[in-house]
Amino acid sequence: MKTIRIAAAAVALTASISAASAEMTDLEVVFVKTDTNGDSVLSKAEVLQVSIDQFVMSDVDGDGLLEKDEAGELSADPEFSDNDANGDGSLSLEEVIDEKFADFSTIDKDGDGFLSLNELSAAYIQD
Ligand SMILES: [Ca+2]
Ligand SMILES: [Ca+2]
Ligand SMILES: [Ca+2]
Ligand SMILES: [Ca+2]
Repeated sequence: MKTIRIAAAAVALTASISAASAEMTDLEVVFVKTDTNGDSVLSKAEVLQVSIDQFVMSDVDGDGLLEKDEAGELSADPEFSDNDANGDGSLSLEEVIDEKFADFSTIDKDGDGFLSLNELSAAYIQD
């Protein structure tokens, strides 16, 4: 009997976890993924780490530059040309990070050096 009850509890727990994640918006999913230390705010280091990971994943040919066909969501004009600070037609890691940090300062409305989910939501709703 005891085993059955534990199994039932486990099923209930799993169900409530998947219900919770189903209610999460895309933004919340990104937020939780980026918040690697789980303190519910994003530090520059966390944003930097995710940016580097994304860059490395996107750089399919591994030449350290994102060409337009590798840049994914960044490839949309005029964002790509905007991020391509030296105008060579590809994005270096430095160019991508400069852009991320510029975004970071814009989104960090209270200027405490961390991004809260509210600050991030506000920035996305403005878009
Ligand atoms: Ca954090
Ligand atoms: Ca490349
Ligand atoms: Ca460039
Ligand atoms: Ca903040």
